[in-house]
Amino acid sequence: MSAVPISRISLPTVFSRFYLIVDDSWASRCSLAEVVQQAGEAGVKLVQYRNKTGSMKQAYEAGRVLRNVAAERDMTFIVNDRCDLALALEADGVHLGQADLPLLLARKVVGQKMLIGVSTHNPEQVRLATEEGADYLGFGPIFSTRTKANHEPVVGIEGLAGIRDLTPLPIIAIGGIVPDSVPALQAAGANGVAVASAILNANDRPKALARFMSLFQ
Ligand code: TZP
Ligand code: MG
Repeated sequence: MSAVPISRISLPTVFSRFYLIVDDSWASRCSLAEVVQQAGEAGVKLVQYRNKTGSMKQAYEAGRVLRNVAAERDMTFIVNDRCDLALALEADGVHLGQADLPLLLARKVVGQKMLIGVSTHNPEQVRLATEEGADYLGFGPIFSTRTKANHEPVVGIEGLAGIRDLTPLPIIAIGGIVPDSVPALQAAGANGVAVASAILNANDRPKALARFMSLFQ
């Protein structure tokens, strides 16, 4: 198994997509391996593994299963928060929040080849992450979401439109996104959308995946 090499030239394409976030603490009713497998079957090419509660060993062992499923389906595999876990899992990228290792230090840890995404919530964070060399930005929460307790203030679609011209980087909108929100988010400048609950809690997950994917053809 090896990390999927990604040319920086193709980055906007890679991130103009549906981006699935999986976290066991959000999905007690289903197996994440099954979710990632279904996502791969639906054509999803970007998946983020998030584990904020397990020990490093638990996070590695659970992550290795998901990493293998993603590699089999040619999905770009990104690890949330932890550079060491991303390296151990031979991930394609690491996603940093504002409370994680600062971008320039994370770059030292993971090297030049690994993708680095940064969660941003306001114009200043967008400018800084762009200057410091992020590969893509998460921006949100666009809408209120019950998935993340104590989330940052909602930015709305207007907030997204307001930062679009501050960065040439791909922007992934996040927070409370359902399929019906996607056209307006794309019109406001989002390249992709990151989604958790609309997939993890879907009664018919393949149908929910197909609906999102139909918006990214
Ligand atoms: N940060 C803001 S919202 C969110 C994160 C990690 C999770 C998105 O989940 P959902 O269920 O798609 O709102
Ligand atoms: Mg984080």
